Amino acid sequence: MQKTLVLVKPDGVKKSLIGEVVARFERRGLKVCALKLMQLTEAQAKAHYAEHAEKPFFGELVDFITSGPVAAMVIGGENAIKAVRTMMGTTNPVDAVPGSIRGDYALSIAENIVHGSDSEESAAKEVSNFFKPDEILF
Ligand code: IDP
Ligand code: MG
Repeated sequence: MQKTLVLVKPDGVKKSLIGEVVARFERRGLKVCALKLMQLTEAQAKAHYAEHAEKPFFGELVDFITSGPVAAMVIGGENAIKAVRTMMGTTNPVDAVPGSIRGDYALSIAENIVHGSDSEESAAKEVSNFFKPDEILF
């Protein structure tokens, strides 16, 4: 079983989309292995988005992800990393197909509702950045 980190970002939490996002993964047959609401510190946000540190939008990204609570979860299942990414839709929601999370609920690249790990390496790193081993119950 593969595990991946998903965040419902502050825009998704404000729009009351936590349940909608979780329900889509559950209906697909993926498992919620861990789940919590949290307010990221600036340091946690910078660590999470370290790969984007040199990008022009990094400051905006850190400000946005710390602008309110996120719902953090570990989603597990066969090919969970790729399955979640496909269900999220493309990074820019304007290109995301209807039926995907971003394609159904977002228009702005800066506020695109969800984060999902993009590889086995980043999933392992991100899951351990957000959850202690004893918080992952499945
Ligand atoms: P991903 O979330 O689809 O994996 P990444 O390229 O890892 O996309 O970028 C991380 C996040 O940074 C995106 O989800 C998006 O919210 C934001 N982002 C990416 N590119 C831009 C941009 O050009 N301007 C503003 N925000 C961006
Ligand atoms: Mg990414």
